[in-house]
Amino acid sequence: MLTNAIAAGAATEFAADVRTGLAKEGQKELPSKYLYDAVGSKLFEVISELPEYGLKRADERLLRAHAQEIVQRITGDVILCELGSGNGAKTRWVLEALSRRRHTYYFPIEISPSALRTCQRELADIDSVGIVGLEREYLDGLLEVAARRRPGQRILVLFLGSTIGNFSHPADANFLREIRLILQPGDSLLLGSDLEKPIHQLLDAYDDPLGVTAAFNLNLLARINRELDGDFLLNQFEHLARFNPETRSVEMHLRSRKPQTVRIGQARLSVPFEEGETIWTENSHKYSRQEVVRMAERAGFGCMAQWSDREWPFAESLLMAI
Ligand code: AVI
Repeated sequence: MLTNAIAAGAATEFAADVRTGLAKEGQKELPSKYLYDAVGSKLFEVISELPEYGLKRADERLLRAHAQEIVQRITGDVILCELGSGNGAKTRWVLEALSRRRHTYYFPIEISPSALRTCQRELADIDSVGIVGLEREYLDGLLEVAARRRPGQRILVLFLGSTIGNFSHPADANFLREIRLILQPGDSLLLGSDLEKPIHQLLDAYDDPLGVTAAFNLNLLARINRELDGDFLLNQFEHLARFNPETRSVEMHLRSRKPQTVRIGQARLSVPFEEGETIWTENSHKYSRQEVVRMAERAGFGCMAQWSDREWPFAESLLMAI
């Protein structure tokens, strides 16, 4: 009963967000969080394996190479928590390094129950670890972890994979500030952020020749058809990735191939499109190393260390709440 009520609430929120985004004057848009239903999450896993998309491999290389050093910089009794843990694969090295020191609690915070289950299963073999999955929005989950800490315990928050780059400016900085407000001085945040690189490399990564990213993007329209009774004709829209030099972000759009009107029953909406008009579906900001440090400092953190990958420019920044 409760599960049905939660599902109905989520559908209503989805319908309201679609209505707001598509009825907008000027640039139509849809929030990127809706890219990740069951199909979209699987497609994103495939994107992460593509040779053109080096982000996840760079994140993993850095964590594997520096986990011990990261952990050594944080002394005492540490609770580990992760915002958007996914299947937990990237967390293993840090968790192993912490648990070699003493028994460690790990709180993965995830809105996807299936990802949480996988994460708990995948990391269950590590000795001296207690895993408590929290099916919550990021900040709600972090508040809960903070409420559970015992005196003297420090929190290490992982926010990996450059999810921060999917928040537009200044939402990325505001989000760091909100994290900081929940933490105490001496707590820390390990932040993964994708760095600037040549534009042709970025466009290959976000418009891969196999068309997986195109399918990932178009699945958002398919999801609206499935869940909100929409009538998008998928072959009448095309995936578009472009680099915006002003915001230094890769933007994903869906471009209408012809003039058309789309109806979305559950959003009580009829949307006209001109030929070539786009729906903006995602922003992926590319940082400089100094930009991450400055943003963190403005949010109330000090940068203790930063590691970057040579093969695919990407940075892991260890930030301490001050
Ligand atoms: C999850 N996020 C960091 C990915 C990115 O690169 O911005 C999402 C993605 N979109 C297209 N490809 C990957």
